[in-house]
Amino acid sequence: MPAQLKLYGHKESGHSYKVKLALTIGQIPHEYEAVDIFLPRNQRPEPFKSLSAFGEVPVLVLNGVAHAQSNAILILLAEHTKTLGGESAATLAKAREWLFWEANRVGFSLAHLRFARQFAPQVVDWLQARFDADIARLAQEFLDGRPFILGDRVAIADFALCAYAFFAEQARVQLPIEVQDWLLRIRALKDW
Ligand SMILES: N[C@@H](CCC(=O)N[C@@H](CS)C(=O)NCC(=O)O)C(=O)O
Repeated sequence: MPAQLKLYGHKESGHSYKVKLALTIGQIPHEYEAVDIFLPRNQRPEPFKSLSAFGEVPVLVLNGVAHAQSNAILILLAEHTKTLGGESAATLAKAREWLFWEANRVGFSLAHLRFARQFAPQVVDWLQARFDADIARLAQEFLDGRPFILGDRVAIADFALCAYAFFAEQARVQLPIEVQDWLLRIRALKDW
């Protein structure tokens, strides 16, 4: 029996975007429900409130079991489908490394810089400096000419790393050309 999948997300959430992108580009059939994250947590509707272990989007319900944390969900999807980096233990290990790097670096610096500038203006110099270092590190990956993070094929590591880069304008940052080109390749994927 095919897996039953439902994603709870929000369009302003890059963390949700990672998972939606993996499901869509990976051609993984799923339902989607938007959750109003601008509502106080205790006013969000059920069943999201009960399903969400941390009160955040995304939440993915797989065969009745709720999963949280975008990168953990990406690993679950890759393992479950054996695609998008889940093809072998070696690709999964590489993807996992990138997901952890993303969570601590780009997913921290760029996501928070964008949040501060878009929704809560305040002192952001520290985040800007951290972002500059992170985006330079990411751009360096593409200097050998490979199209995606793990090689020739798109994988969960690309989805995790690209999500907030699509909001770069809102964070008021400039992306290096290598990163811009990589985003264009992602945009060119069928069903992007
Ligand atoms: N570490 C979490 C972060 C998720 C997160 O920060 N979600 C935000 C939207 S991007 C959210 O739900 N914010 C509303 C809230 O925290 O109440 C993940 O990777 O999924």
